[in-house]
Amino acid sequence: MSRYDEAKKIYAQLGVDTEAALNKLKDVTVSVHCWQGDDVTGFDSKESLSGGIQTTGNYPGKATTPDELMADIDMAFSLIPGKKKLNLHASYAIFEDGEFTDRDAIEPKHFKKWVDFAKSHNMGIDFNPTYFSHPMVKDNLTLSSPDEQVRKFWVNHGIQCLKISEYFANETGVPCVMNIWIPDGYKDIPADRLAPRARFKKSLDEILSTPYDKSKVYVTLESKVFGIGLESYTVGSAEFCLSYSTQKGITPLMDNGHYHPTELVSDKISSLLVFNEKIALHVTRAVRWDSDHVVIYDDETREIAKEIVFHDALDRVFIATDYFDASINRLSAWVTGVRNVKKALLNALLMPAEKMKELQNNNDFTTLMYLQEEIKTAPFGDIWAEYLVREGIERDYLSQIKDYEKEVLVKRV
Ligand code: RNT
Ligand code: ZN
Repeated sequence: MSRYDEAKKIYAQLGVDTEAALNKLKDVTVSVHCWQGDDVTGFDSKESLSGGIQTTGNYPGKATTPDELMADIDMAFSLIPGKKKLNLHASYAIFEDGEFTDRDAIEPKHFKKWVDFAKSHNMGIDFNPTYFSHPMVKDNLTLSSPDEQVRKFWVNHGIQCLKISEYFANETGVPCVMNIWIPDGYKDIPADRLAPRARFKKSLDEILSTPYDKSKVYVTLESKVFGIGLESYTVGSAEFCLSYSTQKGITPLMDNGHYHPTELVSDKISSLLVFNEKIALHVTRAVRWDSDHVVIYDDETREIAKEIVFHDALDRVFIATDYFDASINRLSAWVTGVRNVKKALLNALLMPAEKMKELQNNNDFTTLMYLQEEIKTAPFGDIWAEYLVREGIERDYLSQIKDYEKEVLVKRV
């Protein structure tokens, strides 16, 4: 008997159908962030990374051109099992021969190469306006700026991004998630916490008053508690973003690095599911702060996956990754992190959810604990291995990445 067949039996004894789990996982799409490939640099500006986020490390071989980034994505995606979407930032616009268009005026044509790339992979594209690393970010402010010129510039950026998002949906045939996150905030105690938030609301209203097809573009709003240099106040706080999303009927996005260190996004998902048809996630790993470490197969990642799966919400949650590590091989970072998201989902699918809920309702926490702990040592690795086989993906990704590093990455200067 194969290891999978053995494992299948053990799971059956726990009340779990491994075939059903594998079938469900087949349909799950994870939106993979392009910015792991170049330390969030992009192609449209020479500014260094700003917005209170930071990449650390100097591993050789970073992609510096669209062709290099696409080649790296190609390679990384060939090692990631299951359905994927490409998550782009506006700063990844591609300009032909010396042309330059600023962010307030970028157009779909600047993303044509990305559309061709996505089509060749049969995948959709998600999009993010880029409100950082740009000279028009003045005093760490964009959409909440008191300077009308600055505020308008960024409103126009949002409007252009809506058009580009719709273009992605039309071209790929897959709806586009357009995520708005602004870094705006203050290092020290502000005198006025209200006015910047009122201006942010006004700016969002202006962006969203542009007509767009809501069946093709899902606008999401990402909140944050602090950033580097923005420690005392962020305009787009959790309360702001949740309230705005609910009032406007757009989709809230939670990044699990954007809360106080003892808060858990896994505990927040269910509340949002009660009030929203769709929600969105940035899956990351915050080590002591919003450090954007590579996602590992840890308790919180598993618990987040469990919340999605147990509430039968795989088609209601837009799952995206968001991390950037420049201290290790960037492709390995991509593959490790996204595989771990899929692993966590499979792990959740391999739990007897209904039985566990019933135990809770019957107040049988003794059995529930027993079962939860037993499942932890079930032969998960054998089911994961079977999943990889069925997806036609090798388990070992390191040797291929090391070869690619030798043949491609280290030759880049
Ligand atoms: C920053 C947010 C945001 C960015 C990307 C690059 O704190 O998490 O999602 O990471 O947009
Ligand atoms: Zn994020």
